Amino acid sequence: MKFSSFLLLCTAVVTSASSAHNHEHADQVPLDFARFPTEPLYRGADGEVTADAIFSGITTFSKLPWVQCLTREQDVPFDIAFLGAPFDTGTSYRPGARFGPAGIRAGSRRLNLYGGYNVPLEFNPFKSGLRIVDCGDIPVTPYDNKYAIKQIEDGHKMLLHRETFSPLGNDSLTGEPLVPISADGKHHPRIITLGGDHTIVLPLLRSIYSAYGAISVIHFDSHLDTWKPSVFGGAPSEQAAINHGTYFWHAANEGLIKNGSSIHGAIRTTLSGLEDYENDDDAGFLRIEAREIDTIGVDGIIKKIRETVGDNPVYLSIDIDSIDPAFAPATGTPETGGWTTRELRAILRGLDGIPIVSADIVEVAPAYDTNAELTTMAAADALFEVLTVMTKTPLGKAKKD
Ligand SMILES: [Mn+2]
Repeated sequence: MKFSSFLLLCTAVVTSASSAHNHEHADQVPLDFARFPTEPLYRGADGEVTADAIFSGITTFSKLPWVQCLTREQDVPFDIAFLGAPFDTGTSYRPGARFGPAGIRAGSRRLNLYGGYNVPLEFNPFKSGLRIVDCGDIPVTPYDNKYAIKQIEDGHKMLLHRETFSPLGNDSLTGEPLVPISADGKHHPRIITLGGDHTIVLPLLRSIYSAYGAISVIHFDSHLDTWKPSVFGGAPSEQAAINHGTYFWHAANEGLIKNGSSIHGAIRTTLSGLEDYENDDDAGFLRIEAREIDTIGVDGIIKKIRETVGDNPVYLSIDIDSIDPAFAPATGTPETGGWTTRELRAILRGLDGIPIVSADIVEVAPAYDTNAELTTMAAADALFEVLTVMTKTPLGKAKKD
């Protein structure tokens, strides 16, 4: 390229960027988010239109802007962040969830092909007025679980305690700022973590506790994950005692879970015996069995969940193995007899109105996926429902006169 045409190209890019910025402001589209993959990004030197495509460019969740939130861009505020936690050395069967964040991002590329409007929820999460970004991954060592678990807690906490871009709640009907629902009286951004095996939820709940105190948990999984370390893994060492089948037991013992207002859905694992359920009761959970989809159905399951959590702030954890392996085979410990992707998505939409303060999806191990990327798409689509519910539900309470 000649130098003069290079200059022309630069001018074109700058002009296009500043007009895009103005447009963004009007529409409240986050950062330089490309609303349609076919939207012209800039005109080349000869005036030809150059468009981005869903299969081109750097892959972030749903093609959202990548912000290096943990390093050089710590001053960029946001309201909702996608954050990877590539940890899988707490898994009991198939390893590989360390590639989950990259896989889920790849599975999410098409979420915005038509603009991102969620038809059943009648809402576009990308035009909610909240700034949504992809913060990349927390650096996690694959050599030392104790250290890695601390890294995950620190990384999550660093983002959770950052100031929000818009005071959350301002998108309420009245437009009045709402009162924060956190324990520390501050507005916090929401974080959607891409796992990682399920062990990561222990450090994530430790971080959540620092802002919200003990939290009500909605947990979709084929397994309980509240097992005592002596039952699950035998606990030959302090470190082995913390794994993807015991993290909730530790969280309950640390007082991180709100007893009696937390619930599992899609449970269908075999047990060491019924005492596992007694132990699960002690950890503070109610249970919805996977097979209840055939008796009380999607609506009955949603009702049970809503009655359990009430109007408490909620942490949502989705193990991809809640979905049947026919639809989501790429996971660490698959169990047949699960929900369809359609059923899980409908149940997630049923959480509309519940203040979900943060969420995760875990146990996606792309190496076991089909070439059609069934599992990573299912994970991304489930998160699309979560994102819509989050952006549609202000995170605060109305001021009392
Ligand atoms: Mn699990």
